[in-house]
Amino acid sequence: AEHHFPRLARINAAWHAKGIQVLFHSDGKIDDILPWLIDIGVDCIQPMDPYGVDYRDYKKKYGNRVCLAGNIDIEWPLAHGTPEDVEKDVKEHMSVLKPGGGYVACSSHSIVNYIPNENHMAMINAIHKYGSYAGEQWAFTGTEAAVSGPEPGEEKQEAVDYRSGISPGFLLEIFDVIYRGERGIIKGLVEKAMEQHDPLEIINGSMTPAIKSVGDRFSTGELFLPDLILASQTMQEAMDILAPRLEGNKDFKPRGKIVLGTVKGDLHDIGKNMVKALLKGNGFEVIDLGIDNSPEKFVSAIKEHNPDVVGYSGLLTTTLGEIPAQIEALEKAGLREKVLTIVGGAPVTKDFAERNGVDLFGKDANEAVKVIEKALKEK
Ligand code: B12
Repeated sequence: AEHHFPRLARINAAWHAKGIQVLFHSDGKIDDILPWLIDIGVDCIQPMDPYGVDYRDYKKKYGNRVCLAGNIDIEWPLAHGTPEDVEKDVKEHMSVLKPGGGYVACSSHSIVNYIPNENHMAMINAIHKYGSYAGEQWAFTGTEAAVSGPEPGEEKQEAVDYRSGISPGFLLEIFDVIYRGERGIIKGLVEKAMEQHDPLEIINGSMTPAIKSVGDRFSTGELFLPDLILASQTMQEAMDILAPRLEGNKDFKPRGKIVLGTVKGDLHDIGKNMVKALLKGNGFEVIDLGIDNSPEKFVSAIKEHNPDVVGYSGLLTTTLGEIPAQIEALEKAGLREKVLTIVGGAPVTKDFAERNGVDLFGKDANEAVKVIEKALKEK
């Protein structure tokens, strides 16, 4: 395995880079190598040889990490049982392997020529009969079944999706819909989710992990720019519904005024919009300059609105090179001592802020609010 697996990992990565998933075929008992196969990127295990594999055990242990295929035994019931036996066996497989998805129902081999036709048909019909998700709420991965039946003495694990760590339900659906960039259906889902969750829980517990997950897969070459764009547009649609809820009641005096925008060359505004929504939700007035703001634009907005704080958002390491120019422009305009400055964005660190003469740093929208609140109190 130590010689073969690194090579197989490279082959798998090359397919993934093309957006193609990998199915690994092996007969026999593969219990010992299965975790390795999953780790090196195998997406589907087939045919789950009934003479080596306990499908209940596989679903439980690995159903949330890999797709499972096959296991309907070509000997019994397919070759030597009755159509009723076949139906019963398919039903049993489905009851264990279907919940949460991740099962491709098929025989444990091919349809060999000694399988009676009526048994083959019985298998196909039973798959349609018991394999449908129509009318049922479904989750993206097989975790429900994977953890539903602890062995005696075993602790019951909580069902969570392996990519996001989110339990099945609205939050997981929202994660999936943003991940897949399915614009249009997100609105209804978020509205439903708000009946059970508060807006911040939806954003932090489901939406942000989804867009980050898309970003990670973009970095590894598994997803492409159109995927990123669709996911971010879906995220934005969800934010359009949630942001007003964060903003809350507007009938009170703002606790401070913030001019906020992304720096020159930076079009990433999802995080900036979250900062804006949370600041507004916490009683601050926000002047949103939008995206791609030169130092001159910031300076003229500061002159016009006289804010307490100016916030720079930057997501690209290249555009962060803009920050010193922004601070210099404030100094030149005689505004440096009049406003507090804060910077944020995925690649930004406290150290970066300090090195570039920025007063404050916030690693996320929550922290932005806290840091600004504290600084204004101390001012
Ligand atoms: C969505 C996205 C896009 C969307 C943006 C849509 C939009 N309207 O925003 C689109 C598809 C347009 C895009 C384009 C590009 N992108 Co892009 N994108 C992303 C992605 C996946 C998610 C960003 C995001 O929204 N995150 C979720 C939000 C909630 O998080 P956040 O922005 O970090 O904000 C939080 C904190 O940082 C903080 N914060 C943010 N702003 C501020 C401001 C203040 C004052 C404070 C206190 C805090 C704060 O609070 C926020 C909330 O908690 C990231 C990957 C990633 N993991 O970040 C790549 C990423 C940022 N993109 C990247 C790249 C390379 C690009 C492109 C150059 C791709 C290309 N080849 O064309 C272009 C550049 C466009 C441009 N000129 O800006 C790289 C940047 C690499 C680097 N080191 O510079 C990343 C990291 C992806 C990657 N791993 O390669 N992208």
